[in-house]
Amino acid sequence: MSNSTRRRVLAAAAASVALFSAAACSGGTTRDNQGDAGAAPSSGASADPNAKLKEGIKMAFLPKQLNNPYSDVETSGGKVAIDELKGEYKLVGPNDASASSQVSYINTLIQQQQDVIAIAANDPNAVCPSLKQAKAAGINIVGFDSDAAKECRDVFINQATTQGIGESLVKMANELAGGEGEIAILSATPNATNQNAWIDVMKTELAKPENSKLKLVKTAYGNDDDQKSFQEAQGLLQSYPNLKVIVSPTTVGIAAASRYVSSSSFKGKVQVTGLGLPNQMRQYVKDGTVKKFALWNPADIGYLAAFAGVALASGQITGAEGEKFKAGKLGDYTIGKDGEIVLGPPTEFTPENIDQFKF
Ligand code: RAM
Repeated sequence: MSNSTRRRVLAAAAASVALFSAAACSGGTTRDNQGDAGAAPSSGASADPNAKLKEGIKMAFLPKQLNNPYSDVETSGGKVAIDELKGEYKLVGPNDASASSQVSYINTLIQQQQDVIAIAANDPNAVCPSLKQAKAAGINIVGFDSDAAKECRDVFINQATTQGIGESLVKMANELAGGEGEIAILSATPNATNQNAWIDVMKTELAKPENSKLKLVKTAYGNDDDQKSFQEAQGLLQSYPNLKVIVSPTTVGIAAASRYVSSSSFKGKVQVTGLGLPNQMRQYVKDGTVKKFALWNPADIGYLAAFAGVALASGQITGAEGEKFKAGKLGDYTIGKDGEIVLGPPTEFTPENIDQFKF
């Protein structure tokens, strides 16, 4: 888009942000049509695979929440990549992962005329009107970690395939339960796109004959809050005395559940597994509470998101299936269906390999 078109679109978007804020302040109802200012300029354009990556791209990272060690590692990778690409890195975000906590941050980023916003959405739809406004203002949107609704972003950086993550969670639970017994899930927030997608796959896997002796008794939500996750873990064990495994597909939940179990009489009787940061989980692996869990390197997600963002902002890719781009030290990536870019397979951590991982 030409500079003058971009300025015009930005001005229109800024005006609609102002309107939106005024409606919000006066207690007005949410206006669905705020972002529907026509098709996003970034879609429909054609990619130029030979376009040079631009320097000076302003890219802002908006994780689910700031006070989560996982997000810190993720965005640190984004900073490394933006430095390599000679862009301007920015990090903003809420302190809780509730559905609408990111909306005001998106509106501010529009006013600041960022070139790219990378977002780990706390809710696929709550952020959508604002993201559409951002797109209408010529800002490229990279979803990472937890997707926004597809029409509100250009690409989504998935840590591994949703199917692969769900399968590996059930496989670990089955192994740790010895093939039968009660299991429970301790998730993040009830509206998190990523956890909900993984849990859907888990339920399909649990319905298969090889898992028929496992019984999912409850899905609890710790809201990616350490204290709430700790209490929910405690509650699960009180309510289900025969529970064999807590599967927590969130780094916050698995660390809190492990902390509870490790200091309780359930240690050694109840297994904890799921998705965890090796640095947070090491002590529980060493003290025997946790036998295996999985993850990817969150820093690589931020790094890949930054390269995808700068490639979008440079016109090298548009988010269409089949487009290719280079992501520095991570190598070559091809955009899949629905703008999805998959980082790679998850790694399983055990007492044998945990010390090789320092994140
Ligand atoms: C938590 C967050 C994040 C998720 C990881 C596994 O830190 O919920 O979105 O990807 O866990």
